[in-house]
Amino acid sequence: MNTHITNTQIIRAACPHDCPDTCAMLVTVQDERAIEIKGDPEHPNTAGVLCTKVSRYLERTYHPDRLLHPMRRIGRKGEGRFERISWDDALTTITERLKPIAARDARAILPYSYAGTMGVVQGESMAMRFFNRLGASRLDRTICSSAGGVGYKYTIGAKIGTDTEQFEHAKLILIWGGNPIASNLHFWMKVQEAKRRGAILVAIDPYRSLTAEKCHHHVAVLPGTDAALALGIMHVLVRDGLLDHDYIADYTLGFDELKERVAAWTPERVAATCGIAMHKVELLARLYGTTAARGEPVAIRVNYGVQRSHGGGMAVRNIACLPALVGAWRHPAGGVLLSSGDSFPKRAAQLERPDLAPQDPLHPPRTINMSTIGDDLLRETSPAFGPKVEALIVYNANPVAVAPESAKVAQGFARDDLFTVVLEHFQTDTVDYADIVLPATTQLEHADVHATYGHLYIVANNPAIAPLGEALPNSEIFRRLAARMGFDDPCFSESDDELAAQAFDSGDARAAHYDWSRLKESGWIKLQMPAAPFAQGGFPTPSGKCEFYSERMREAGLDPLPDYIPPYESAASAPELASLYPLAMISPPQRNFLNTTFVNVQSLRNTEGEPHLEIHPEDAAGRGIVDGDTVRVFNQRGEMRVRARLNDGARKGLVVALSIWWKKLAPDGRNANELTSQRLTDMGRAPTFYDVLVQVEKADSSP
Ligand SMILES: Nc1nc2c(c(=O)[nH]1)N[C@H]1C(S)=C(S)[C@@H](COP(=O)(O)OP(=O)(O)OC[C@H]3O[C@@H](n4cnc5c(=O)[nH]c(N)nc54)[C@H](O)[C@@H]3O)O[C@H]1N2
Ligand SMILES: Nc1nc2c(c(=O)[nH]1)N[C@H]1C(S)=C(S)[C@@H](COP(=O)(O)OP(=O)(O)OC[C@H]3O[C@@H](n4cnc5c(=O)[nH]c(N)nc54)[C@H](O)[C@@H]3O)O[C@H]1N2
Ligand SMILES: [Mo]
Repeated sequence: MNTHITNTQIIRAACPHDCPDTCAMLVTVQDERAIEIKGDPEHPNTAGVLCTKVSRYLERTYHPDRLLHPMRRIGRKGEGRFERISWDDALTTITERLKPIAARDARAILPYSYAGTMGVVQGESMAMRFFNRLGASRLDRTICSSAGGVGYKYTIGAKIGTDTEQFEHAKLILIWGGNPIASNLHFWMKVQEAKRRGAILVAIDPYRSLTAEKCHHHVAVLPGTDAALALGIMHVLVRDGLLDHDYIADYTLGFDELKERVAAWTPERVAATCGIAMHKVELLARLYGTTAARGEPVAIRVNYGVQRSHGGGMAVRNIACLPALVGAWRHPAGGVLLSSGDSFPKRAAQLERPDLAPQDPLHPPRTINMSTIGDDLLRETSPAFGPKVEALIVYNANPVAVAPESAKVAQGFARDDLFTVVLEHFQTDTVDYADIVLPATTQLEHADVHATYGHLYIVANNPAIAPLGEALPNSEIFRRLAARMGFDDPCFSESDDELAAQAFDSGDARAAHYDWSRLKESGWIKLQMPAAPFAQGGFPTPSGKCEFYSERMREAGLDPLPDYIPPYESAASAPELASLYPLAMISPPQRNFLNTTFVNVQSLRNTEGEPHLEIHPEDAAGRGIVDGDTVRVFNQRGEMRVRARLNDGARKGLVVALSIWWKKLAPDGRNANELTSQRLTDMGRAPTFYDVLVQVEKADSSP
């Protein structure tokens, strides 16, 4: 600290973004202005490092385009023309529109939110109290992680896995469907440490990502075929006797049935299904089995890439079976990590108060899936669907840019009879369709407390500066809306501090030390968890074992054993479609954006340049495309025009459109979600962003 400047303060904060790393941050404030932001050097996961994006958080916070006042739409929907109004006017307009809808059937009102901030307070606490009390439709929050989450839980029981901090001790690390250099940087730092200590790294990814480039081996499977690769690994482990028989006998269920199932998944069949050489299947399985057999820790980091196809749930379920077969869970540094989310004893019911919902037999609760918002905004009232959506309140999300099959989403948002309110920092693609826009505070301007899905720390966020302009925290906006609606339950008067204080269950041994007033001072606290969570079984499944056979899956109408569910759209599974649209397209995150957050930060957009499509030189040559050409990417759902980049990072037959661009900041006003579909995964009702066929042609002119 700079001691000769007396009015300088260091504030403990948390990175709010939808990322597994949830960094502990230190914000320097001078004369009421934040002047520096850095990673907390003492936090074991953050280790003093922030990613490039969040290093620019001050540029984002003080951005000249910040929304600073409530606004009312004056142009057409989508046009983005607004005029300033007062808070009083905004709240009156909103409640006057909501009251008559609620009097008829409150289910015609829909909240739409995701993880723009992952904070407990500014996420689903006061907001959900409001929507529960109102009796609004419920939102099925599936857009990111529910396919893998459900698949993992069938096998393991809960989203609990290997502690990130242990990975540096692993001797073999499989990075399966993830690109941690871009999307989980602090985990990658642990992997680098493991590598220095002699670990072998394998990336399983159709695309030679920044991460795959730096691993010892890269297995470039066809998108959506990971479940088959996992079956092939299991086949070889059984065939070659690379198994931990004691662990299997004591802590797993259904090994005999599994053995029978995987017998059919020979390396030959797997190689053909995954589009890889047979020796790669053997290599991967032998590496995994023999390293474990030597008593060395083998760890898998399974991420989101594998979940975004039809069989995404099954893929994660199959991968989650592997550690138990070789006894990898015996080591703190062995096992698998999908998400650490269920390690946190979060008091969701206390925060969200589902008990406030009116019990009306005429209007039973109705749930709408956020991943099919395109179709659902266009539905009329019907017995099956329930009431047409008449009002939409969006916060912490940018659906017009991120939801699949964008043309339909935009059509729904453009409905003249839909009343839309958006709480935002910036005038995003979604804001352009709002009737009323409400300015929200950023992480530097409000208090919050954070769990995470990548490590085991609870992290506190103290406000560093006063709200800019007339911005208010989400929590305060919903408090005021509740008051205007006449909701007088005392829970609507609770402060942000009171919300944060009840966020975690200190009666649970894992969070026994949780005390908000102390955490605010200290910044972060680690959960009390055993170093090797399943060393002696204790899986939170119905049987208490790792379930190779899942009775719950059978009851849900799924195959109770590991299986392979092909993509909806691939050359093998949909040959007719593939004759029109022969290339598979994936649209994973661009390193310097966070979903669509930061796309409007100029310094980061300068780094990423313009929207582009990576295409293999052979696929390009057949189409007369050269590097730098503008190409038209299209399928039955839509199209976009982007710049072609020729390289062999994308395997032949695959194109890669790094995402997620703001539509209005792309030269043609479109992004990759014009091409994605609203079909859902086998489990968890999640989107299939990476299960898409397209055709590419040279465009006549620039976009
Ligand atoms: N910089 C940055 N960080 C982020 C985000 C961001 O937008 N930018 N987003 C955050 C969010 S919300 C999430 S959910 C995570 C996502 O981050 P990750 O878990 O890393 O997942 P994805 O980025 O979806 O995909 C990662 C890799 O999976 C590959 N992949 C695509 N399809 C398949 C497949 O079928 N099989 C296999 N094996 N691999 C496949 C892609 O090529 C990509 O390299 O990152 C978070 N962190
Ligand atoms: N094609 C394609 N589409 C995808 C994906 C992909 O890989 N490819 N990834 C999918 C995934 S994994 C995810 S998680 C979703 C992400 O989709 P979203 O959750 O919609 O994420 P963002 O696009 O980052 O939008 C979050 C918005 O919240 C706002 N925000 C942040 N903090 C606050 C706050 O405190 N208050 C308010 N009111 N607003 C705030 C930000 O300004 C930002 O505009 O996108 C999905 N869509
Ligand atoms: Mo996500």
